[in-house]
Amino acid sequence: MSDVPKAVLYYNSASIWSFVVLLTLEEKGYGKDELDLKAVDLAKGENFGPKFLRINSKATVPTLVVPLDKSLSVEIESRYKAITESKAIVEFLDKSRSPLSHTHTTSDAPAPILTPATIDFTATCKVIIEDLLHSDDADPNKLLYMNARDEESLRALADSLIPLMKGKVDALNHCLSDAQAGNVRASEKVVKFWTSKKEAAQMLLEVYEKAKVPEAELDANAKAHRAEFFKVAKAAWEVGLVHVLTKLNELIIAPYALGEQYSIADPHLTAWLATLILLAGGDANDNGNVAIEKLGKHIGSSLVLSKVVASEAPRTDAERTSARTKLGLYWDTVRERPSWKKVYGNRVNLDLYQKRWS
Ligand SMILES: N[C@@H](CCC(=O)N[C@@H](CS)C(=O)NCC(=O)O)C(=O)O
Repeated sequence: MSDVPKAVLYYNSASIWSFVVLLTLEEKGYGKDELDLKAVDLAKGENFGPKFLRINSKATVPTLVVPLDKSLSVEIESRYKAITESKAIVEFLDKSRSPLSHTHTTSDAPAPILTPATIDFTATCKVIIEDLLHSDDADPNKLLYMNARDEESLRALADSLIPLMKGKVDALNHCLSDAQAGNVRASEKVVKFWTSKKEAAQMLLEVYEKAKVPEAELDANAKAHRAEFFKVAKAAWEVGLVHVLTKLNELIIAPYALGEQYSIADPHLTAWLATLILLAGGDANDNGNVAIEKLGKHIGSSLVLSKVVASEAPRTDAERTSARTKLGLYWDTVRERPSWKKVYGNRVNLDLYQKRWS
């Protein structure tokens, strides 16, 4: 049995969308013996290497590689398919372990169905996952790279991100020079992809590397790049993100995204909200009110979220009087789940942000 090909999850321990999958594995009760986890070092640009690109041409994690049915025998040459979007991976994991299915596993944990059963909830899930959390406006990596709207915060951001951005640029330069020297075979499309990724990373790196230079001392080019950075950062944090947070706070039902039942929308929302709270200077121990307040303060006056009474059937005076945003209530609820404790609680393992998440 141990020779049967296993699924492989390529992930990174500082990647928000990888956390969505790790949370789902816990929620679905997958056993450790059911798939192998392989870390991809994004700071060294491992995701851009030809080997990884053959698996996922978008060069992103998470990526789940699953053996096709016919290859589930060692006599047949193994064939695989790669699932390259966290949304599709969550749906696949949800379908592949059900209360009735017997997968090759030592886990006897329950396998609740996370896909909603009604048309209404299916539509709501789609809006939450696709139209909101995976929209450009909500892009947590953009919000990370652009998490500075003044010179002081730009200096702090540069300190934490220069190693990552430098690693990416170096790796991409390496790929490009290998291709040019004929050491690796790369199609025109791949060379184009590497070049565009390098240009984007290089642009950010230049802004970060000059973060300590006072504006008056920058040359005209660098001054324009810094001004453009602040303009994009302001729009991302004060307009795009505000739109997403406002919509989410209206749309989710609480305590979970769809009310009482944990669904496929929740691992996406949990990991996304955790990243945002972290980027705003909050931490895992902040309760819902504090965490959302910190997020609001970080964004500025443009975020106004409506509040609801904590409980429909209040038992205590505190419950009667304390109003929370639905997102705050959500934050308090998901941090109590075993999946949260397993994925975030024990390993407190967002490498990039580790210092702030203590
Ligand atoms: N839409 C994709 C997004 C995946 C994504 O952007 N992953 C990031 C890490 S969270 C990544 O791999 N970035 C590549 C890089 O940083 O070079 C998904 O939901 O899986």
